[in-house]
Amino acid sequence: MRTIKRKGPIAAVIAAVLCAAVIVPISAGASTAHPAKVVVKKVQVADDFFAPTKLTIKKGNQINFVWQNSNYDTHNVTLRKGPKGVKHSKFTSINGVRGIHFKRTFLTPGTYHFVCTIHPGTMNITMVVKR
Ligand SMILES: [Cu+2]
Repeated sequence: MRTIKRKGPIAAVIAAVLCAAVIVPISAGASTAHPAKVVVKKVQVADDFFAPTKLTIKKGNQINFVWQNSNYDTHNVTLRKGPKGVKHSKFTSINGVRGIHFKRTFLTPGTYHFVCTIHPGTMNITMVVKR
């Protein structure tokens, strides 16, 4: 009987905890229900090419460089040339074969030239960031 008597208060406590746990995320989510929409464009990093190789985006857009699961070769994304003031290291990825997502936001308008330093002959991107 003792255990049955305890169920009431314990259930109430559990219900209260669950309600609090549920209410907090919902109210937190409501305030960010309509965040500024970020445009993300995908660039494939494959054996041995980028796709697309030419693209134009707007200032504030993101590029998500995605290494393909079918890859056997090692690749990187390296900024060779960019607008003045842009740090090349910020737009240069690690070396890898698969499973890498290299996402960057472009805030400086201008022309960017990317290359995979391992396959510079076939892996090039020219990207224009418009104001
Ligand atoms: Cu490569």
